[in-house]
Amino acid sequence: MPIAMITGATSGFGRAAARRFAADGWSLILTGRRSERLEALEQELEGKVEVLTLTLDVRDAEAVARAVEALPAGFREVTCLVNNAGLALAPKPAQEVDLADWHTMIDTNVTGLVNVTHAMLPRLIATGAGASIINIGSVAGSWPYPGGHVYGATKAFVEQFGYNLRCDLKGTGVRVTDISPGMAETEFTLVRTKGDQAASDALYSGTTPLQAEDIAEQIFHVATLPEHININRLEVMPTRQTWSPFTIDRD
Ligand code: NDP
Ligand code: 8X3
Repeated sequence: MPIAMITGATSGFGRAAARRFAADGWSLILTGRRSERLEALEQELEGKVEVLTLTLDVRDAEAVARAVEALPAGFREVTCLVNNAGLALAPKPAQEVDLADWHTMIDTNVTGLVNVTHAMLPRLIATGAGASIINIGSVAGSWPYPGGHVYGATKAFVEQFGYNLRCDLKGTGVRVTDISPGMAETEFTLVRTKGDQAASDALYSGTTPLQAEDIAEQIFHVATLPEHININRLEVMPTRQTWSPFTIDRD
C-alpha cells in the first residue's frame, strides 16, 4: 500500500486527510505535537491501515531529521508528503502585534515546512514517479487583507517555494502542489484568537465555510492523480466567500 506522511494530523485538514487516505487503505505516518490526539487517531484507524505516529514539533529541525532518519522498514517508501502543519496568530493590525507571534508563524509555516521537506526529499526522490509533496498554502498567500500581515506572507512563501521545488525536482517524478484553501471551519480560528471560542463561532456563523473533509478530498484527489499530471496550485473557496473591492482612505 502507498504511504502518506501528514504533518499536523491532530486536527482540522490533517486529521481529515488521514481519515481520507485510510479509507482507501493507505499506510500513514501521522505527526503533530499533541501525542494524546495522535494516539486517539491511531486507535481509530488501526486494524484498517498501518499507522506510525510521531510526536514532533516541525520547528525543531534536528528532531525532524532524526525522526525521518529513523523511519522503520515499511514506512520508508513515502508516496505523499502533506505539509499541513501551520497556524495564524494575532488577527489585528501589524502595528499592534507582539513580535513573538510573527516569529511563531514564520518558525512554523516557513521554517517548519522547509525542515520537513528537506528531511523528506531523499525519501520522496527514492520513491520516484507518482510521489508528491502537497503543501497547504492559503488564499492569504495571494490576497492581502487587514490583520493578515505575516500569516499571508508565510503562505506566499509556501506557494513560491513549491514552484521552485518543481524546477529542481524535474526528472525525479516527484510532483509538488500548493493547495490554498479559503475559509474553513477547523480549530484554526481558535488558535488564531488564542482560545476565543466565541470569536471562532462568530466567524463561521450565518455562512457556509469549507469543512476539513472538503480539503481532505482535494488532498486525496491530487495525491492519486495519474503520475504524469502535476497540479501546480489549487485555490479552493467556499461558494459564499469572494473578494472585496479596494478600500480608500478619505478625508
Ligand atoms: P488546525 O488548527 O485545526 O490544525 C493545525 C494543525 O497543525 C494541528 O494538527 C497542529 O497540531 C499542527 N501544528 C501547528 N503547529 C505545529 C508545530 N509547531 N509542529 C507540529 N504541528 C503543528 O487548523 P487547520 O487544519 O485549519 O490548518 C491546517 C493548515 O491549513 C495550516 O497550515 C493553515 O495555515 C492552513 N489553512 C487553514 C485554513 C482555514 O481556514 N482553516 C485556510 C487556509 C489554510 P499540534 O497542535 O498537535 O501540534
Ligand atoms: C486561512 C484562510 O481567509 O483566514 O488561511 O486567510 S484566511
